[in-house]
Amino acid sequence: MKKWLAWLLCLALMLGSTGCAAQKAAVSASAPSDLYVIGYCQTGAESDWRVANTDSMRNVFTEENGYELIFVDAQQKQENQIRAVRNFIQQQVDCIIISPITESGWDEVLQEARDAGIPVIITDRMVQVSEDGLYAAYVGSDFRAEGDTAASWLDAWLQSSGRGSDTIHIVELQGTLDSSAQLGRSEGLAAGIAAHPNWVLEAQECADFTNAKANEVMTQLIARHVQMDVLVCQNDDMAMGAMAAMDAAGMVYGAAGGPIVISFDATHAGLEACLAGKIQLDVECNPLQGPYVEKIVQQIKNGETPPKRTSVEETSFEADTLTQNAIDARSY
Ligand code: GZL
Repeated sequence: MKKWLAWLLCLALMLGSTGCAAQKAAVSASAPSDLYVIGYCQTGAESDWRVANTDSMRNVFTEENGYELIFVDAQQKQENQIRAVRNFIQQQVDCIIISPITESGWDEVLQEARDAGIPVIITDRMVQVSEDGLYAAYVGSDFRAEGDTAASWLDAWLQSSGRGSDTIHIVELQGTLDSSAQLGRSEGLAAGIAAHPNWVLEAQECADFTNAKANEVMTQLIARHVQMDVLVCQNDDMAMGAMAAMDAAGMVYGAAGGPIVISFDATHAGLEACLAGKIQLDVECNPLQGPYVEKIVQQIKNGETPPKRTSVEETSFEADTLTQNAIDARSY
């Protein structure tokens, strides 16, 4: 929080002011009156995808575009997110944007925001709440569709490899549990496994979307000699960490033979690994949500009702068809 804003807020509180009116006066007197104040709470900086997502939001909510952005990095803790939202309410921001770390636990603080008359936009991951009137709009991905894309591709790839009837041993490295990305991608894989009796889920471990945790988990799985024909990593950072563990163990994987890797996000690092034949399929998850969210903020500012859900456009990339030009043409 800016020092002058904190000072003004403390002054208002010290004067024993009660009720929102005094606080609202304090904040609006402090921020330049023509700027629209956004309180934005991000999950953290756990992955390349997250950095690109944050950049996309910072690039649109600028002073030149008429905004004052109050940004909070929650360090992967929901309690930090809830505390940040309460601070935004106390500061009487004009709009709150949240990328929720997990889906549950949001009803109470979203009710507080609604009571304070502050619209809330949910971005990236979704919230599970008692009524969807607790938030104004959602912008993000269809994570179940991403999981289905991976399962459908695996079925076609096995069929084309003459392995459609083989027993296929699958290992899944999951992202943060109860996050929409983890839930949807796992649901898609689970549906694929349910439809293929010859697909066997040998291990399902959480590595929190981070390279380091995936390296640690994969090292343990290798030490346990877990059978693996397919490694499904729910983001590129975990895929990179897992592949480093397989490299350290002298394992052959990908186009060279052995297990294949399926990943999600399609970050630059992930696609370079795909081009090298280390990752066979990388399912895109589009982090460039800033422009979509800013359009919704404009609608809210103009008194219009924004669409409840806006899905971002996404595709997927295969090692067999990916080119360096396609990678170089991307912005993240
Ligand atoms: C997906 C996003 C996930 C990414 C990870 O929208 O929530 O969180 O797949 C990121 O890279 O950490």
